[in-house]
Amino acid sequence: MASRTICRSAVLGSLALTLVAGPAHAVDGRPAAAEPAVPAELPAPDTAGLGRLLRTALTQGAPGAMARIDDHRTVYDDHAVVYKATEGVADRGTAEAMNTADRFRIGSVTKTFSAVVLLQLAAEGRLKLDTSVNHYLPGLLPDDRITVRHVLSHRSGLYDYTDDMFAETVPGFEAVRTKVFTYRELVARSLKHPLTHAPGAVYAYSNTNFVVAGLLIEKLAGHSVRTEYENRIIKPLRLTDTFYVHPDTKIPGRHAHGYLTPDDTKAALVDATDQTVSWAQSAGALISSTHDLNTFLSALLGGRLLPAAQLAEMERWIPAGTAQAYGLGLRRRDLSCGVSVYGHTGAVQGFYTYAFTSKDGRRSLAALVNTSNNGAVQVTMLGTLESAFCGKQTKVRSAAPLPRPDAENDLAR
Ligand code: HEL
Repeated sequence: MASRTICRSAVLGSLALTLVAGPAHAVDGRPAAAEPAVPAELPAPDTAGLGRLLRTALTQGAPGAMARIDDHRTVYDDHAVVYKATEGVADRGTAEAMNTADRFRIGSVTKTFSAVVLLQLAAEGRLKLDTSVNHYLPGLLPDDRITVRHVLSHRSGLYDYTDDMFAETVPGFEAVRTKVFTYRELVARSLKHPLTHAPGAVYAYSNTNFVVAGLLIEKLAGHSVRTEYENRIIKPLRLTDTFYVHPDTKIPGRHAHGYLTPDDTKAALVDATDQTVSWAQSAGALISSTHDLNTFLSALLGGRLLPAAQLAEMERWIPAGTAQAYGLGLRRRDLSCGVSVYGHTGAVQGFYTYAFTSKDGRRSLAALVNTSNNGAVQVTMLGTLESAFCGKQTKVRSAAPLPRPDAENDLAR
């Protein structure tokens, strides 16, 4: 049965807004994306608005949608105020309702995990961000000027091999659903194309960068990415819903099914739940839950995963589209109320995820729809950030407008 719930486990009052200027650092001598003034306190989330957005996503074709907000009122508060909202079904076959305990594929939110592992290695003195990738992996890339920092900030110029792979959405997916790739095979697919720009020149999102990140992790740590995610993030934070099962095709335990929207929108949705995700690996193959994503990002921005110096490196922003910037495996989105939020988005066949937290990590939102390749749903779900971090608004500021429904480029990359 489809269900609809908005749960609020404690009362949170409206808090006054105080504006504090955020720092802007240059990146490689280039202008950084200035961080807007940030409210020191956030207004109460608009839970009614959040519910409306999830229902809208269903009318636009999503079988199910959910969101969870964890709000720690103080940095040291272990007991968050939790809001949970669900709509529709996790499984169209059984009509099982979506549940915020369901696990799902998080796609590129995996990139933030990979960046954390590499930045921990940097903190341990085993990696330098401004050193050539080829120094660590001799002969891997065609240009010695490509550094680790370029890779983690999508400025390498390495062509995104998934552009070819998924040019036709359903045939592209079915061709790789059960395939197992090595990292080097994926890099080789990218290198069939010339660099898209000179190393360091501009931001251009490419999954190839985080495949290179996986190779760097395995080379420098001497273990698989799975071992490094587990030892450095999953076990210390007790993320019991977070798994890297590659090349297994199943999501362990209770989970949402993911439904891929074909390019012909009149065609039936494709159940894409089971797949190796080998085409992504360290760029997008993790499984998690709304609880674990909120715990992870809260810990990251709260300074519990990285020393201050490495977190600062992660937050050296470059412009990356309307009202957003990219650091090292970390996105910043500037909301209409002047609040900026930090995290990542993820699109893997059948699942679209938003996972973001506030500057201090005290309030986090994880939202999922169990369909992908549906631009209207994606735009709708972007609104969950506004509901979670801006609260009820009478007037939307023009400084950071929401993208138009047709502005998928701003959303997508
Ligand atoms: S795309 C993104 C998102 N990232 C990138 C990565 C991820 N996911 C992919 O590269 C998968 C692309 C194909 C997915 C498929 C669909 O929507 O399921 N679409 C097609 O095949 C279209 N022809 C930048 C959106 C991110 O937010 O970082 O995750």
